[in-house]
Amino acid sequence: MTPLIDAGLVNEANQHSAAHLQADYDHLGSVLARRGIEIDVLTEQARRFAVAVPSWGTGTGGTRFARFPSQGEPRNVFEKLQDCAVIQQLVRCTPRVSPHFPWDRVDDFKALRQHADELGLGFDAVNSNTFQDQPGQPLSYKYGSLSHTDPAVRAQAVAHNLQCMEWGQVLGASALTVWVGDGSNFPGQSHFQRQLERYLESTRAIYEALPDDWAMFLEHKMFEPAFYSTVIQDWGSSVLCAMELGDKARCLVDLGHHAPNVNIEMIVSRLIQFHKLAGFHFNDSKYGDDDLDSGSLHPYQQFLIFNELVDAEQRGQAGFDPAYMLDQSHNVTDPIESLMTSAQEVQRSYVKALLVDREALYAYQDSNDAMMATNTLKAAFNTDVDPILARARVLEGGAADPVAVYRASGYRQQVGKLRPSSGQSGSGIV
Ligand code: PSV
Ligand code: MN
Repeated sequence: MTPLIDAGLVNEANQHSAAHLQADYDHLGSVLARRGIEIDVLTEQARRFAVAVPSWGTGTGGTRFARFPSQGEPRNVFEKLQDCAVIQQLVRCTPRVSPHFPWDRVDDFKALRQHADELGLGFDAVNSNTFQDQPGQPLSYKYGSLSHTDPAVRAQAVAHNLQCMEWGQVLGASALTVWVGDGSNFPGQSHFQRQLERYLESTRAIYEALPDDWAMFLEHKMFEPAFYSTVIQDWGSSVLCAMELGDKARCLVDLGHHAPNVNIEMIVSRLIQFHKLAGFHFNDSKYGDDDLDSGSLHPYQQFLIFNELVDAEQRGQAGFDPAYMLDQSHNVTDPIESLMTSAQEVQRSYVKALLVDREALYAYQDSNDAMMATNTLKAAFNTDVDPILARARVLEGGAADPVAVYRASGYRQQVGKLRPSSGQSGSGIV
C-alpha cells in the first residue's frame, strides 16, 4: 500500500521528538515501576487497542440550523475510506471503518472491500438508516419505520436492514447496528405498548435473518428526532428488547444518548453482568446528543466507563467482547483531526483504566473505605500516559504527534483541489 502521507515526513517528525519521548517514557517507566507496573506491558496493550471510525464522521457535520461545508470533504465512500486510511496511518489504533447505508451504498461491494483492503482497512458494524427518506423510496418514514402503524412501511424498513446485512457480509462485517428515530412528538400520538410490539415484530424478522456469526446491536437514544417519546429511549427498553430477541441481540451504548447526569458507567456494568453489552459509540456531550469529540468534556466519565470494561476484561467475564466505535459530528474542526484526537482519547482512557490497582480497590470496597477506593481510581486517572500512547503509535509505524504531522503534510489542501465543494450548506445532523 502506498502511504497517503509521506512516510519520510512521519519518520522525520518522529526522529525529531525521539529524545524527548524516550526521556518522558523512561521517567514514567520509573514512576510506574514504583507502583509495581511494568510500562512495556502497558505499551503492548495500547498497541493492541482498536476503535472503529464512523464513515459518516469524515464529513463536516451540522446542526438543525446550518451546516458549514469545509475544504476537501469526501464525496463518496471511497474518499471517506481514503481519509480513514490517513487517520489509521498516523494513529494506528483505527484499523476498521463502520459504514452507514444507504449513505455508503455502492454498485460493487466487492470492489469497495478490495479498495479498503488496499488501504489496509477492514469493516466494523454496518448501520442501517430508516430515520430518513431516500430518493425514490416508495413509502415515507415520517411517522416511523420499524414501529410504523402501516405494515407496508415496516416491511420496507425490515427489507432495508436485510439488505444492509447482505452488503455487510460482502464487506466482511459481522454486526448490524439498528438505531431508529421512531417515537412521537405529542402526548397521545402513539400507543406506547402497541408501538413497541410493532418494533419487536420487525426486529424479530431482522434477527431471524442474521447470519450465524453475526450480532445485532440495538442502539437506544432518549430523544430526537422525536421530542416527546422515543421507541427505544433508554437502556431499559433496549435490554428488554435484546432479551426478547435472543443471545445475538445486545445493547449499544452511545455516550450522548442519555438523560443529563445519568451514571453511564453503571449501565455499562449492568449490561456486562447480563451479557448484553454490544459496544459503544464514543463521543462527548454537555446538553444532549451533541456528538462532541470523545473525552473533550468528560474525560473522567470516559475513564470510569473503561474502568468497568477493564475490570470485566481482567476478571475474564464470559462472552465479553464489546465493539468500540466513534460516533461524532465535527461542525467546526477538520474531521480527520477530530477523529485522530478522539481515537487517542479513547485509547488513553483504556490505558489509564489498566493502571487501576484492582486488588487494592477491591480491598477498599470490601472494607468500606470510600476515600481510599476513590483515591485508587484517581491515582490511575491522574497519571499522564501520553508517553505510552506515543510510544505505541511509533512502534506501530504511526506518528508520535499525529495532528502535527497531518498539518505539515498538507493533505487537506491537496484533497481540497481534487474534491470540489459539494456546496451543500443546508442543515443536517449526522
Ligand atoms: C443517532 O443520533 C446516531 O447516534 C446513530 O448511531 C446514527 O446511526 C448516527 O447517530 C448517525 O446519524
Ligand atoms: Mn450513535
